[in-house]
Amino acid sequence: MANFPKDFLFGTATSSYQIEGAVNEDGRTPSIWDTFSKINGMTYNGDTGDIACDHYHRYKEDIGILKEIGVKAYRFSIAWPRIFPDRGKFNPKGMDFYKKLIEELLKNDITPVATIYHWDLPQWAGDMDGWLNSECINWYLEYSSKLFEEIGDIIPMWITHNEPWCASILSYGIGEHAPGHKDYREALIAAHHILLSHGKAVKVFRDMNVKNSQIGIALNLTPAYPATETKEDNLAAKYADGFTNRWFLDPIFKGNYPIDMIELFKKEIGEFDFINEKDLSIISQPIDFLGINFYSRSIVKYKEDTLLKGVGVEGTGKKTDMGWEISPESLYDLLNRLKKEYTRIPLYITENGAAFKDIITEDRRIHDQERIEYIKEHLKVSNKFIKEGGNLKGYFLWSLLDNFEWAYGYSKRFGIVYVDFETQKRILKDSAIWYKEVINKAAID
Ligand code: IFM
Repeated sequence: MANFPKDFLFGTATSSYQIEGAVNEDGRTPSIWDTFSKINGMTYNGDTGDIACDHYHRYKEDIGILKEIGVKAYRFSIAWPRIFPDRGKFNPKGMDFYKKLIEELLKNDITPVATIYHWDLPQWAGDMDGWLNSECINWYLEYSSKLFEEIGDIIPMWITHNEPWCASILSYGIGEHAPGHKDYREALIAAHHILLSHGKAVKVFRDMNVKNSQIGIALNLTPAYPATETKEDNLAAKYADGFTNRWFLDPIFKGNYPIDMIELFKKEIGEFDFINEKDLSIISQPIDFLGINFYSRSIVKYKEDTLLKGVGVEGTGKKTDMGWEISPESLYDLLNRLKKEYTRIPLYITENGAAFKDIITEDRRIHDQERIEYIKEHLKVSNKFIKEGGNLKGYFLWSLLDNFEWAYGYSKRFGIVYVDFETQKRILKDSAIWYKEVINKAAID
């Protein structure tokens, strides 16, 4: 039996565009994801978040489910285009939805944890070049300050951004996410502006003296391992690490971008003239906690004629339905590395979970044993890290509900609660029932 500290925060996580639906209600205007998902070929089956889990109307039922599972905290994100449907125009009706959601959570003794930006940039901002435009930082600050003013002190944990790597590199460089651009100069400009907006929002949060609340960021971190022990493969792994992890960790915790990556990227994108001298000291504002979104690892082998001098190779471990190798020991490595190289502030696993092909059996249940194993193994290494003195304070399972998995539409199910998208009926999977036990005992067998 592995016991967790009594105050360990067991939670679940979701995001606005992936679950809310109600895209035209109460003054909300489109986000870049509404636009992108409607372009032919951008999402599996042409799926969109128009209805998703209809959580906007069913939030009370969903909080009832959270209560039944017994989670202590619920991480959700706020849809920017509900709060500012147009430039400079605050929408109190959009704000009301989150006030009601928070009130319901608090009534049920569930700690609300809010992410300010989980990728649903208002289309009006997208029309003015989105994160490529440095003005976007000011729009984001206007939005964040309004949130702090309206609900700052009733949210004990604020997360400025979810996975800046995805919002910049995957969106402006690789083109898989909205707005679907394929330009690495753009990707790095977007990444810089997002990081800068993070630092500035932290500063605003401190200046506004928001009470009883903390602020941090959630990074998607993927440890990179060399395919063999050759010097070349080690170099490729170092660059893969720089690309996904160090490019975000270093500015936040060390106040600089990694030199080796600057040199490498320069050949592709030219000068880094979009970085100003003072920017790094703003980005590296002290934060209260670091959120880690962890799913898998990467294995890389050297390849000369590529941007990162390497390509991914498949690991030998079992894979989830996303094709991601299951590698809990890499989470353990990652936690220790963060402790050793970056920070001693509290860490939270703000996302961890797995998609599997869930099938409803005749007894109207979903026996998702593979998901249970996945979560259990990741909780085990988290527990080991804590026992060895690591400052890990909580774990948010991704996700509460099956939902809109971005470019994969509804084809991938990450929920511990099954959603029948035809009827919107929710069914607790075995993993939800198992998680309830874990939370109740604050332990895993
Ligand atoms: O669904 C996403 C989430 O929005 C961000 N982190 C990864 C999850 C699974 O791909």
